[in-house]
Amino acid sequence: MSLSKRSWAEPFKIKMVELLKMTTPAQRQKAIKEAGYNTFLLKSEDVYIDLLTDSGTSAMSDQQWAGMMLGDEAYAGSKNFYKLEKAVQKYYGYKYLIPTHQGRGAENILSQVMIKKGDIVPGNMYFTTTRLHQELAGGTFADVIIDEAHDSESLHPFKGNVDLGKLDKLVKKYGAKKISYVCVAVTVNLAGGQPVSMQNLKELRQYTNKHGIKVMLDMTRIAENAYFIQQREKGYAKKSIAAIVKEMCGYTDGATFSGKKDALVNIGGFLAVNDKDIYEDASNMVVVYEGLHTYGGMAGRDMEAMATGIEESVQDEHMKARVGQVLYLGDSLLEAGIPIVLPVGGHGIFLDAKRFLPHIKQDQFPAQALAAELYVDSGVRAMERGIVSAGRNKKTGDHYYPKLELVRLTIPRRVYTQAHMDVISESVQHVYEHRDKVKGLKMVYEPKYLRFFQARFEKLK
Ligand code: PM9
Repeated sequence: MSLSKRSWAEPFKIKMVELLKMTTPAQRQKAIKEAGYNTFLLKSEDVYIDLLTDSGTSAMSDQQWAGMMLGDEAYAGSKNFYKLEKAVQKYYGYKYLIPTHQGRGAENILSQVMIKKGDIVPGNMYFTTTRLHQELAGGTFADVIIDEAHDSESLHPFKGNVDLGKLDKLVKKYGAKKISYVCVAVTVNLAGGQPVSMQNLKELRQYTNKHGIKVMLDMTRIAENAYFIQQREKGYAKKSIAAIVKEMCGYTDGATFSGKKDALVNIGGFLAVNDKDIYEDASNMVVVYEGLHTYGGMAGRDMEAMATGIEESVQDEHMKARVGQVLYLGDSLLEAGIPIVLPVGGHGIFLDAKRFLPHIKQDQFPAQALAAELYVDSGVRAMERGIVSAGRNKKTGDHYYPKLELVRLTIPRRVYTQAHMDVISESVQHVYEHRDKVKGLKMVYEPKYLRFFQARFEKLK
């Protein structure tokens, strides 16, 4: 057999297992009804395969667990902080580090430091917590992602790219001084885990340099983005993930990071910047919201695990297996004719609920209904990423009606086997075969902020 056709397997073996409770369809019917048809409100023990999120759900390595015993829990100047700072400088190249309890802690600090009331914050598609912090700081998010990102069937290899024409229009309309910074997510979560190309980052850097605008990355899934650059972009096939990650960061002025994804830890995040003045403002702000600037809401042991996780996340073999597992599930669903977002992204499969359930109108929450149905079928827990996640326009009070109405099957890192992927695929296929029977939902409780987390629904008759 030729080498290219040979099977691959994960570059690790399993040392400990977590036993799961098996449930019946009747038990799951009851559980999802009690949870108001919101998978966030299910009890974890009632879930068989948990694809709610890849956030904080990774399996840590033995090295990371060993590091947990090296926690220096001093209030100030913990040695684990300095180790984390070194890892951030080595792998990402940023000068200054401000740890935070998780990604949104960093988003809050960055938004408060850099956004003035009335500012515009362009970004390559919104992310829920990121946009909310921008709005709470008085800014208005403006979407500058390329149009292809909003089309679930477009095969563009870098659907996360920033449309420089759209950005230029904003700069001409409002003036560069009104732009706080350009927020670039790598990969773009709500577009389906779609990457940004290196070429696009380079061009963005040239454009923003000309206009004196800063570029801040949301580098939550940067290693996955780097993998796609390695696989798809000319000139990068022979470069390591580590080298690509460092080059990407080099075109930006700083970043927010949720360590709960790429960095393979259960909690933690940071803000990293190159500008000393921004660092000083941010390290002053962090003591108000998170903790001293040398721990920022993280225990010493968690900083130690994150430093090791950052190093593990940029290993080529790790990333090949991580994205390879997502692609394996994607291929299986595609073969069965299931409508999913293409190309398959880095952290999960996104079912296209508009094409899956064309008989349910968007304001009857098709993606929310589909996630609930999948749970009842097999105990697989997914997440809505459509109209519920999009929330309401703060000026008009109407729902935002996003073009993408998706259910995300998010794959935790190093947690499930290929056999779990087969079970997931068969369950999605079963729901698809019986899709005509799926009914829409009515929202009966709507919280003010980030409603997708806690909203409750009832089934329409
Ligand atoms: N993402 C996710 O499941 C967890 C919260 S929303 C259910 O995808 C990006 C691109 C994210 C992200 C979290 C955050 C916030 C920022 N940017 O959750 O606060 O995907 O650590 O990070 C989630 P934290």
